[in-house]
Amino acid sequence: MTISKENFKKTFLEKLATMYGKSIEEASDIDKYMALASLVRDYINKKWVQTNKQYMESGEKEVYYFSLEFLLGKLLGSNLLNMQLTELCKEVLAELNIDINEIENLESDAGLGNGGLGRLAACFLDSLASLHLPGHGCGIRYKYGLFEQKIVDGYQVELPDNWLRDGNVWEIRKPDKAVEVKFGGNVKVDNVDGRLTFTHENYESVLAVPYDIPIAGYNNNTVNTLRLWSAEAAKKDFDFSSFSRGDYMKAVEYKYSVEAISQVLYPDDSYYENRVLRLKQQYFFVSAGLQSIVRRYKKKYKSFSHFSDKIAIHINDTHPTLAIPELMRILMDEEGMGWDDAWKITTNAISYTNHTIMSEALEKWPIETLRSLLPRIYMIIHEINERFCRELWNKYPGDWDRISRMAVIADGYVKMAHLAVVGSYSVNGVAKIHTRILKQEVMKDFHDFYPYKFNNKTNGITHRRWLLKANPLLSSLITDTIGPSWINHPWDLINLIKYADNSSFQDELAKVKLQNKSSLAKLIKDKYNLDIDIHSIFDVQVKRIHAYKRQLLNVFHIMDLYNRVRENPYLDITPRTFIFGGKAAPGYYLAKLTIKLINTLASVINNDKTIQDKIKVVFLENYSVSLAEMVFPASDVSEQISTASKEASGTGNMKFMMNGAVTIGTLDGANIEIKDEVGNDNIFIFGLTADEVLNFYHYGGYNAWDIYNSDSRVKTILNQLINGFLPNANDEFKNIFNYLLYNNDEFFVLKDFSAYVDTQNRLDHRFRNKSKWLTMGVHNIAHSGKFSSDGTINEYAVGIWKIKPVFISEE
Ligand code: 26W
Repeated sequence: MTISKENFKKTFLEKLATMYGKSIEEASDIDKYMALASLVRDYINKKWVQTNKQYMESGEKEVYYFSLEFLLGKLLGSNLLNMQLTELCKEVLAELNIDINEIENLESDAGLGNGGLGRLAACFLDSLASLHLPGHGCGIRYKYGLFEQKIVDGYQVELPDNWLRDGNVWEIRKPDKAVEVKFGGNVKVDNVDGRLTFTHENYESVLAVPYDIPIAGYNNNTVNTLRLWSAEAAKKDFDFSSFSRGDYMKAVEYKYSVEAISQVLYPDDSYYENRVLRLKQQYFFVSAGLQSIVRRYKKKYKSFSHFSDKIAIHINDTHPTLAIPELMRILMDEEGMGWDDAWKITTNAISYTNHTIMSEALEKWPIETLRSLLPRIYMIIHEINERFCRELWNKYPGDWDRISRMAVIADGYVKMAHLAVVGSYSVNGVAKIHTRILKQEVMKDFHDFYPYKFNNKTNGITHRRWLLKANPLLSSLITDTIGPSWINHPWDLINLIKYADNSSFQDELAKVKLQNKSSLAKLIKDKYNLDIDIHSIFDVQVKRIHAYKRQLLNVFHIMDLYNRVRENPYLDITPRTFIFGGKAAPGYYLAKLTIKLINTLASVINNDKTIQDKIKVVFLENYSVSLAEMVFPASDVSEQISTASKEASGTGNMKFMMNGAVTIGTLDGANIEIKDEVGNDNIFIFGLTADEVLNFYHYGGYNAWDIYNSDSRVKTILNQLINGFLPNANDEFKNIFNYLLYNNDEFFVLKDFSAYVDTQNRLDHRFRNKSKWLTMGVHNIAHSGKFSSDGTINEYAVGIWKIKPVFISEE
């Protein structure tokens, strides 16, 4: 399909006329956005029809990626890019005097995710489609995505994210594909001719209505589907006449209680809370998704014996684990299959990714909650547990300890990670070290029992969004230097290595970085009225605010640096701009206090005239995918300083690297693999190793007070939290002081402080050697191809899902 400029322009103007009855002169910016987006959507939809047709006919296996989160961000830019329309569109809009960036910015981010796990799902969809792979997403169409963060007086305030207010051009509601999801009630068991039958009675019915979003591959004809489910009151139940007269309010209440299911994304990241509504969300989308998959399967095939040859179901963390008992239920209760056949199909279809070893993130539902909300599902889980424990008994007769440690149901809870491992054929971690810790520590018992299920798939990011789209200047420079092959083969970025020490290439790279820094500086000036020096080191930590990610360690380094400069105004340091961004879970006091601390420190430092602008601190409000796209290209230093063993992988680290920033980090998650790629000379590694951290946890031997008492810098900084040095916080920072010292610094912030400061000082000196620094940047870009999600998805496709590309022809 080639689209001419004339044709594109004509269609755009027609859209304005047909959609809004307006000429270009009359149209508002939002009209222009809608017209443009719907035009692009029309091109995509044609390919969508063709893709679905070929998938139906081809008989190739398809994968469904089940995730409670898809953090897509804006879609116009990435759709233009993948449809190869960016340049054409720019030219046409320029002729019409329209700034495409302004138009793109009018779109709301689809912020249907918290952080890494949700963004990973979005990158995977992009890679699946771009690699011609038949792979679709299944999730929830939250009416409100992750809250909007406002900073008021230094504190985080949460506002609802009403992302659908102006409608969503990319989705198509499909009421004819709606399915029913049942909650509550009881199960009637009958014996029919010697077979037990199970009938769900007295349940509450919820209508699951799908909204489909097309996922276009890059420069190919593939358009896969992201199906997001919305909860609605089932017509027959929400019939006012069925409520007794005067029960109008009850009817309305009922409607809202049903709609609550898809109302809002839970804002907790790596912290499990026992909330029935969350469990409802999980079952709701899993049941709806599986019902629609089975319905479609039955249109194509007569028998279920080939189900797992044709369909793979992937669960993104344990959140969709109810897919296991739900598929069992459908196969047994609706399709009449026996347990053994259903179990075989289920455990050959479902695979599971673990994203965290943090024990507070592990989901476990109280038996009673699960039983009363999902009585039939609970029966099935109970049976899975019985059979599993019997197997364990056969292998470990008498080893009650082990059996109760491994049971799916124990201590009054259903343990979702255990269910996920037992009911799937593949369990993967998201970076080498994370998988190792899973096998050797967190899931050791399970690894002993099912060694063949465990495997690693190191995370990745789509280089199309995170380099090609986010950093057009760098992309052009790369293409001018090594040609365009890296766009389809990201590992070709390695060809840049030849230019690592090439001074004219370095000059160009420096120019690109400076331009990107100046764009970010402008944003900061416009939004916060703060001047920052674009020649200073842009030292950036953007990610969720969490104790294990150690924003506090970063803050303490800044405080120490500031203390040194105040003590000696002539101290020779490279000017630095410390940039933070990230949201704290609304109920996570310490994380919210950390935001207040950063903002308080920023106001002290930024207003101190005595330090000659050597240090600036900025907290970027409302960190999101769109803001991230501005930040990575403008960064010099990537802060990846989690307590070793805690960050399963990290993916921000990869986005920084791909944009030429240098990492300062611990040997944690994918940092280790980044180090293995770029070599020790092109990364700054410091701090405890994972084994050291785990040893302290197992055997003790660390006392935070010892460091407080022996390192005068640490004592000064911690005292500054409580002695009035930081104003306007009502003594609140004493909670951080207490947290670190009286909780024995569970994430080793104080323990790693000295090594971190030394490494920051080394970095400061290295930055002064411009050419050496640029060499490091080139090494990082050149080796980042290894972290394209295309590679990762290829490994999932071959190693887990066993799916093959389906090449879609032009309609
Ligand atoms: C039940 C509450 C809850 C909510 C979210 C528990 C756990 C989560 C996620 C697993 C948190 C998350 O996003 N984990 C991140 O996943 C990324 C993608 O694999 C990794 O790169 C990050 O290291 C990991 O923290």
